[in-house]
Amino acid sequence: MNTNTTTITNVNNDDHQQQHRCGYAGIVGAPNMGKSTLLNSLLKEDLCIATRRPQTTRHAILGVLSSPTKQCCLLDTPGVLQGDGAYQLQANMMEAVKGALTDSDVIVVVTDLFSTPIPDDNVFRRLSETTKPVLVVVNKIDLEGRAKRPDEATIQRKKDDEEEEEDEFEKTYTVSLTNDDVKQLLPIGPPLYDDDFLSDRSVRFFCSELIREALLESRYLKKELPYCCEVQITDYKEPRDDNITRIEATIFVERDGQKAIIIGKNGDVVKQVGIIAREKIERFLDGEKVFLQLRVKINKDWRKREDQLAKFGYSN
Ligand SMILES: Nc1nc2c(ncn2[C@@H]2O[C@H](COP(=O)(O)OP(=O)(O)OP(=O)(O)O)[C@@H](O)[C@H]2O)c(=O)[nH]1
Ligand SMILES: [Mg+2]
Repeated sequence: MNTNTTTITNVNNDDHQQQHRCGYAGIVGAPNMGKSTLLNSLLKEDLCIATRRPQTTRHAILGVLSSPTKQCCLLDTPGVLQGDGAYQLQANMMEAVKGALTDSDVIVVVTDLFSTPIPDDNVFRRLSETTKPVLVVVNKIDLEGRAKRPDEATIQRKKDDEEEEEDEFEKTYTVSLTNDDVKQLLPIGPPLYDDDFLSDRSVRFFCSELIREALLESRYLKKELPYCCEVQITDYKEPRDDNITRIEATIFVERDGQKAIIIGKNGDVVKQVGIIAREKIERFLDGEKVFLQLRVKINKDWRKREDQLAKFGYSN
């Protein structure tokens, strides 16, 4: 994956400049609508983590889709919350959404088939005033025909069921932003990035996200627990003679009790999370062998503290 370098490309060919379109498309919506899944599907890369839990995405994340005639710079964003949320972290996540909306030339609002209400919040109220093109994507259409969406209690019971299978869509619909109508919404202009450029986020960032994804998906960590976790890569060594990438990471939690649960009896839980995270990272690194070492540390109330949020990259 080429996620490291940002290059501004100068294109001198006038014809090419006139026809080429390039711009930012912000993907916004309520939590769990499938925004990250949509971005991955458009890019044909598993770049952003996506889980069945709401509030999986915490940052605005760039994914660049290039073709000879256009460059669409997709911005995945955190799900918009109704109200302020319980933590400063959530307020900072909403700032990331607002930033992405400001930067975007086109806005893609993702909702689902169940008419989940678009949150009545100032992020969405802004959309009614925007002069930018707004596309509404109705997602999860493979679930059409189900008598009704299971109620929340049933969903929660299913989530708590340790034997639950991974999500598998009943049908997958091909999505494309190469359609001419959509392309015309992007401004005319030269590409901003090399055509093999994927994201401005580092490989380290995506590795930390994959560890967080493993935490969110862990059958041992219920309800709130994965949400109190933040992951930082503390050491990343490229493969040498032994062809192994060595990664050390710290999982930060807020309190003692949470640390004990994440570690588990005899370290069983963190070991299990580590195995799954390592497999995910190996896939992300196109099959490279990875040695992953995880530590768990307490960072008291980090979700409420501006200094810690800034340290973790959630600037306000
Ligand atoms: N059945 C079905 N499930 C989908 C579809 N798209 C996404 N999902 C599932 O919906 C859940 C949420 O997907 P995400 O892509 O993480 O949703 P999101 O909008 O990015 O969520 P947040 O980051 O929490 O705001 C995951 O379990 C996905 O597998 C779809 O087209 N059909
Ligand atoms: Mg997401």
